[in-house]
Amino acid sequence: MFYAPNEDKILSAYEAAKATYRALGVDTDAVIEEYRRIPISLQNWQGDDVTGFEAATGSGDMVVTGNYPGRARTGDELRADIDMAFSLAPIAPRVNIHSMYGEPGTTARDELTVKDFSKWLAWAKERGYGLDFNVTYFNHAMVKDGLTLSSPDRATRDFWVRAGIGGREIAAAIGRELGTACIHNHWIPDGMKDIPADRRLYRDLLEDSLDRIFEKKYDKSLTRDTLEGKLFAVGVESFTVGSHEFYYGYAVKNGIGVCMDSGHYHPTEGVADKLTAAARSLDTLLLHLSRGVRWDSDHVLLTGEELTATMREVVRSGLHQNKNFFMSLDYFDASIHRIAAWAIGLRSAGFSLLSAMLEPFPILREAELSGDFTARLALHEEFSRLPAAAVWDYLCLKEGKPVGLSWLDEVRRYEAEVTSKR
Ligand code: RNT
Ligand code: ZN
Repeated sequence: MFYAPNEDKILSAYEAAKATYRALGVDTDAVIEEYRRIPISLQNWQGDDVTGFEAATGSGDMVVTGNYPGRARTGDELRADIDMAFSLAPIAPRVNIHSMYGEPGTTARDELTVKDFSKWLAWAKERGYGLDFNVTYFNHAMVKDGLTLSSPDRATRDFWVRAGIGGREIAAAIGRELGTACIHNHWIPDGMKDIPADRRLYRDLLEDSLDRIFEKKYDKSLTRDTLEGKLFAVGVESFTVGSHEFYYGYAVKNGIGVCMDSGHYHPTEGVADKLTAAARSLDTLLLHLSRGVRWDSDHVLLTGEELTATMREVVRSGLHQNKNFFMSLDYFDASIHRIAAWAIGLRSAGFSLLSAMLEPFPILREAELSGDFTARLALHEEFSRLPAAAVWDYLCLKEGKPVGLSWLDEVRRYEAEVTSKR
């Protein structure tokens, strides 16, 4: 059993933290109330190593490594595991699903309808979870030479265009059914390992395919579309058709959203700097929270410099209160217990967001505006040491979620009783 502080200790630590923050002009109770209304969508694909419920037939660029036992094999197992993950972190829940998780599984992705997701819908409705959606444009025999929507082969393009159009219809139906807009993200793997001869051709084709997919307009209360760019991927080192510039321009021109994935940029770039540059011109901005490590874009999210900077930027710029801004986790790791991977990411995202909301930002801004950059840097550093962890523990306690490492005991128990028997 891992140590967790008892209730009295949590409460007295919280009182002390509250006084510290109050002295800096921050009302911790008000921050907690606001925090509880900000959802973070959980990626269902972490639960089964991005496998899906079809007989997987093809390739994309999804490199999932590890063979920890006990992955979810069915929708019921996956949903039970997601419920378990949400029981481990104080987060307003949403669930992000891919179209390869329809039930019963079918490789006819261009023929899916909302009926294929009725189990997900019934479950989400019962639990009060919002649902987000993604057409799966990878792991499929119709990925031709690494291309989908930008393939020079007309039949390949048409197949994926039909999948895109159908996916939008599904997303709108989900939004209607659950009464909360379904954020529909489009990520395509299209690109090349080596230097292309005709870059322009693929981008022309992609633009044409997107025009066909986005012809129909949906009410924003039902669904919103986002396009996710990428710099490169394993096996796609030289050319990505849907680059950041491509989607950003397309989205601005056509009133569509963009998804920024924190693992999709050059290692020296961070999304923190990009958010306020992009958000002003975009209809919708989705943030995929991930952790890039060298050439992998999808390691389990951890509290660290990058996530801290990102959440600070989200809060300082008011994006967390902006109705056009959304967040989802996006990573996968099959080398550790999958529910632990979810819990680590949910808790790091939640903690980092809460810490950012607790930051005495006006003091920092005042130092900056008065030209005192010495104080600005000193405060930046000192504010990192404020007792946000005591507020987080109190929030966990208040929400009936495990405090401290005790969540890992719960995972171990679930592993012994459930996942190890799969
Ligand atoms: C891939 C993208 C994409 C996927 C998911 C599964 O590089 O980040 O968002 O991770 O759609
Ligand atoms: Zn992503």
